[in-house]
Amino acid sequence: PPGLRRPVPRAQADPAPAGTGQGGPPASPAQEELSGQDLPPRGPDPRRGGLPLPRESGSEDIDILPSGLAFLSVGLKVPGIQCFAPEKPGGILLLDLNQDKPRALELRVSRGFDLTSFNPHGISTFIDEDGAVYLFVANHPEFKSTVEIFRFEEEDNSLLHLKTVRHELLPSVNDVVAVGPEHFYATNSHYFSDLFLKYLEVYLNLRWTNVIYYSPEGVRVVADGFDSANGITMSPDEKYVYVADSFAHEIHVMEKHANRSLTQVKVLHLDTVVDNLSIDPSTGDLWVGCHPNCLKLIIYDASNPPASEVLRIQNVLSEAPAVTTVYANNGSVLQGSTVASVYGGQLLIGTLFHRALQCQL
Ligand SMILES: [Ca+2]
Ligand SMILES: [Ca+2]
Repeated sequence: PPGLRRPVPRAQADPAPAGTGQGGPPASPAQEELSGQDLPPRGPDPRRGGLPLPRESGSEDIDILPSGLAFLSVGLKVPGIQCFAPEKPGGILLLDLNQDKPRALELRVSRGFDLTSFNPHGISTFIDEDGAVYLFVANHPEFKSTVEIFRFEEEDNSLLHLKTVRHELLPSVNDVVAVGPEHFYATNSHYFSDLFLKYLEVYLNLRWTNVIYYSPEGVRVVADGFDSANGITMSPDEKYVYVADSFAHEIHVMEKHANRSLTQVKVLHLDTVVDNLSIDPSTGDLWVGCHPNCLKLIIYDASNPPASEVLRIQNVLSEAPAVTTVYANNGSVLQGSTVASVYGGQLLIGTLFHRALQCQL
């Protein structure tokens, strides 16, 4: 079947040789549109200046509870990627979207957890039958890979650390989706954990990355063959798991079975680098944070920063899903969008190393 095409012109991944800025093929009109400096953002009005986050250190992933409390993972450090606050460890911010002008608050973490090496990446929440809220965090202490499980203590705005998961099947975790108090699916965006081998596997296009199911009873590969498995989320009825394959520009729709195995239903082909996925629980729509010019993330130039792009995919399971570009900006307002999450007519957009943005839909 033909790939999905978005309804508005947009830039391809920047084909110019990295760092030269000259000598590449002339930019198409769509590229000029996204790489110009004076264009207003397309889409809903952002609140001026973005969210009042206490620091400009990215918000790679965002997960919103049904109550409107949003968790943001901030301060991710990735070798070779821009970072405005390299000395500051990462953290988890909390934002109450029911407030008129929500202010982000950094959650305290229980004693004994090493905050100095906290390097949070993808996150996911799970609400137990007794109402307890668990926060799962892909973490990269010393650029290794773990999944941290916390319980959210709302009355004192803190996270109680319960467990660190390390496993040879989790060498390079990008995102997680929780399905139980100690149970989750996780994506590995690389097969290797060594930095040089990570570059090599991307260069060789090995498609060795995968999705892992973890439970205290066992750990196993449930899907593989991805170029670079990245964002992962689940349909509101919990029957389907969605996996973003960044470099393949694909979103895989997987059926989830009672034994937690996954089988592929279909693949949506997009023409942008897809990062994290979120679900609107009221509609089942998929919200996707995207990188329209991924090379600008790797070779950062403040005068020509990476753009941001948010897609909404409606009727994901139907024969004809509808893809809409809800937000696009050339980097003048928001650089390097990784995630978009919605609650009550509000859209929160997070980024790899820049700020977060709140928009009214
Ligand atoms: Ca996530
Ligand atoms: Ca990601």
